[in-house]
Amino acid sequence: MGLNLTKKIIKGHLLSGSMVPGEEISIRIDQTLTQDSTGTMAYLQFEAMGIPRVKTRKSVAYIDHNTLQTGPENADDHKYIQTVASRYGVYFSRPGNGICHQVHLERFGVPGMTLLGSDSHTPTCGGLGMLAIGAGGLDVAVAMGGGPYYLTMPRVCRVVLKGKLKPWVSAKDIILEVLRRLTVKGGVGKVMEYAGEGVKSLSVPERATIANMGAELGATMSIFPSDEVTKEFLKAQGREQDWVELKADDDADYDEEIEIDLDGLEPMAAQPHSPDNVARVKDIGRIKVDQVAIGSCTNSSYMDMMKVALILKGKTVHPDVSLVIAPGSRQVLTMLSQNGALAHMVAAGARILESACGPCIGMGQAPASNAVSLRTFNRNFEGRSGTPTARVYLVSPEVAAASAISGYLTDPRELGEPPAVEMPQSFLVNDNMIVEPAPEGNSVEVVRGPNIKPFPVNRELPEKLEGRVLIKLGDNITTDHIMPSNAKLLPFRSNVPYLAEFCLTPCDPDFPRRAKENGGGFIVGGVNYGQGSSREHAALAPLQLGVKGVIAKSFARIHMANLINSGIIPMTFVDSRDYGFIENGDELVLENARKQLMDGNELVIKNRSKGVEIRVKVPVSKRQAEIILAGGLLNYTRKQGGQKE
Ligand code: MIC
Ligand code: SF4
Repeated sequence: MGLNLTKKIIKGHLLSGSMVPGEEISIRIDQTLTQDSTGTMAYLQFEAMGIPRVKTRKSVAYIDHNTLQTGPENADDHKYIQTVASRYGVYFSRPGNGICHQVHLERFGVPGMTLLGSDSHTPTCGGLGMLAIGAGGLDVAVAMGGGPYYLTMPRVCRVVLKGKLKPWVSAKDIILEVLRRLTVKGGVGKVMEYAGEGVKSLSVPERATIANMGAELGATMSIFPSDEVTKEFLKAQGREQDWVELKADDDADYDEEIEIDLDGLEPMAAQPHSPDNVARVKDIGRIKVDQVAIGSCTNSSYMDMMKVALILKGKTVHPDVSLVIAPGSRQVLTMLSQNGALAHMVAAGARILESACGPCIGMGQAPASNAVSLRTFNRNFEGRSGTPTARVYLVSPEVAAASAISGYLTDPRELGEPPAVEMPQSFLVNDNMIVEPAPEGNSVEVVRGPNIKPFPVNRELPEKLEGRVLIKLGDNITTDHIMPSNAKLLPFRSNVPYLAEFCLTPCDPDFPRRAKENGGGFIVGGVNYGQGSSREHAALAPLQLGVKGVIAKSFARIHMANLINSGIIPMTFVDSRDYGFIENGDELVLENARKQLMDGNELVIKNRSKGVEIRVKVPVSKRQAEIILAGGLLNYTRKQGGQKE
């Protein structure tokens, strides 16, 4: 039996374990990326490891999230990242150069290589045939130091694309259809490997849109073959030498398969407040729209922007709609400005934003109260836009542009012939905003602003773990609930003590106070707890507040890894009905915690308040159990290196 593409690349990078789904494996990482809102923490952790220079083939630090700069905090962090990058051998993509995933696809991604990024949408480069995975900052720091990346061997799901998209239907509609079918937890523990004749008709940026939103499925990553289309893309980026052909063997074996008939797809939208709440635009109906936002790492490529510009050409944005556009990279923005497309956007009344994440992470452009906002982004979690009452719909650039003109949710097929946009033969390449690291790092002084505060580090797991249930939550709690990010909070990503004051406040404004008054305790969650971003702040802020363990029905992959790395014990109910036997304020105790954990079987938690016992599992490998025992990955690594805690 032949190998699928995922297994081929994993096999070439495998350091330990065997490729059996569910088993822990470790792989060698060729490239890393960080962005600024997770990057400060990643580099602080890298520094704490005492390694003189990164050991990867290429590591890049991007500034794209915190670009609002309403106070000195962001600029201070940019300076820190620029200097620390230079010192330790990391390339630095300056603010304004673009969104990390878009720029990495254009300038650095290489088919067949591995990429680990401190951002959940790192799998975007899977569109190039790269094995690209999102992780917490500490895991990325370890990879920068040359350490292996540990993951659970995923199941590989073959997604067979048949046929060809109809006019006005695009890559976003494909991934929205996958989300509709599989839901936000349907990809957990899986790689989505795309195949079939439909792949050939998709450009690399279109493939990247699909791979990008695999994160919303909860998938470990998504990957496309590297073929002639990939070669043309890399050639147009002046990087033909990076191309290699990669595909699954004809007789490759897959764990699962789904099939999508591209001809049958229609323009779609994910309705509030979840990326899997998907319906056809024509079935949702003519809802009135207040804001349209086009951009983000999902849909801000040159081709996307050209389609938008041509739809807007000669038209005027509806008087009740605010249209904002953020081209994904400086390459895209420059090309649009040189060919006149930017002028069409501006003339139509679009408000042009810098090439950065911007409104996607609530950095400006919060919609009005109760507004309907159409966005070409990837997440529409409640409150993420910065306006708790806003209703956000995720759509393709075509639907967004058509709706900006009409003022209501519009099926773009109403516009007649679609604009004809050609993939450029060559992109405008100018890397002058990517700063190379200093050849001799020792001479670079790392500049630390006053906003950088020490991050919490856990202690060894005690014999007895006890505390109250501080909060009981429902299903699909996102990291945006656990550690909200918006224009007011994002500047404090280097200041965990400050951020902790906002931990879980969207669910209960009293949570931080209660946690502190009780000297910490437990969080209880439902299914897919911690879905969404890779921010390890969603583990560090609870740690700061003394949270010892989280008991949930199931966990999202990256968040669970972040909890383990912080020494917070993740537990799942053996019988999910036991969820019903725990209430807010209940006193829980886990006796012989260290022994129970290392025995690897079921653990028994006593609910003193109810007088019942609850059976839980800690779904971790032996290595991860040892990390929890040591009080987190930093302590564990120091111990391994024989250093004192
Ligand atoms: C996001 O889209 O939620 C972010 C902001 O890019 C996060 C990273 C972060 O919280 O800094 C992600 O997706 O990992
Ligand atoms: Fe930035 Fe949004 Fe992409 Fe996250 S999802 S990297 S905030 S553009």
